[in-house]
Amino acid sequence: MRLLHIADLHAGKTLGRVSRNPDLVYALEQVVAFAKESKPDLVLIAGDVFDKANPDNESKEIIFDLFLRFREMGLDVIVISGNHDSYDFMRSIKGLSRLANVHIFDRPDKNNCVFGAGPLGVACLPYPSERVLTPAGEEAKRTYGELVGAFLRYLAEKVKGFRYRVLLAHLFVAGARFTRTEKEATITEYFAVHPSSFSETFHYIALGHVHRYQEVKGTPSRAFYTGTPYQLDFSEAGEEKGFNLIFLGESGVKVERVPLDLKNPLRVEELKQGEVMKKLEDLKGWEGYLKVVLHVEDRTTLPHVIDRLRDALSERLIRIEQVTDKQETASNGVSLQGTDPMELYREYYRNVYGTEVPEDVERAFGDLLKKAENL
Ligand SMILES: [Mn+2]
Repeated sequence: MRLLHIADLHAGKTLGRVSRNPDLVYALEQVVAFAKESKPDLVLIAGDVFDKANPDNESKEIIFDLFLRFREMGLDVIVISGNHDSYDFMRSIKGLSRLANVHIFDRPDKNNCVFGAGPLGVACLPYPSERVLTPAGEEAKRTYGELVGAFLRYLAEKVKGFRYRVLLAHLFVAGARFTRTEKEATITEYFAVHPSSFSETFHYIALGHVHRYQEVKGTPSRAFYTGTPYQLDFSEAGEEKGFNLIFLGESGVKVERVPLDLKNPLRVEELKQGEVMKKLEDLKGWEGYLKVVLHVEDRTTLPHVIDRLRDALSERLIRIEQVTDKQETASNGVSLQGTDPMELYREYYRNVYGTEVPEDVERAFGDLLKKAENL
């Protein structure tokens, strides 16, 4: 069987005043063209279909058109809600979407969490927000990670009878490398699910939530975030985007990454005020969006320099961030001085992996630290 896995479409995303829907449409056209060629059996959309809880009409049209394009190809589509999607909005479009063979799982629900297609069982976990996990009685003592872990075990049990078993989930796995556009509050230690919480029963784990394409380390079966299909914000500047085609067969699981071309790549350019004129021609040739980090050297000519940048780059220039170098050194000094780097590392490790630093890693970090201090 062949599956397509895409995620984090964020229809309706804006950057400054600029809509990113043209970027999304450009990406989706490539996905649809690829589906026509590769003829998958099923499409998985791993949440954050929309950027906002109440999507604007244009964004809805883009997503419904996508559903119809897949319908024309005779494809079934499974969609789960992400943390950006409203459970209730997703439920409101569920019935009509089913007519297009789009199966929406709007919220975590133990009575409705499996999509079966012949030999394939897809277990679905829409974004498990704290409020829907509703711990009661004994359960109240359990942490978020434990509650999600229990849900994942339940899902594994539910698909045991299928020959091929896939998990479709929108959540943060501890250790994943994120980009900062995910919505910071939900990418913390507290909301991290440990990679060992996933059952080995699954042949493939299709994830959404983290915006960087990556294979997740430490899970018993192969797990991927395919990330956003275009660079969502400047923290994703320079990143390559793509999605997955998955082969499930007697000989095992094969995953093929399909790269996506970008309509408007994002670029962050760090410039000293004095370099702006010299760099202007190069920046004018950039076919995407720009953020300029401007190191201010002379306040009197600054307005003129900014005008020149705005005139030359017009709508391609999304943001100018002014920094004065004095400020910069001050903030660096404050945050790091008087703090033991080893302590900082331990804290970082706890935040990212949810456990203490293993001895051998701590030793290796200590060695590196010594080397760095002797440089
Ligand atoms: Mn997202």
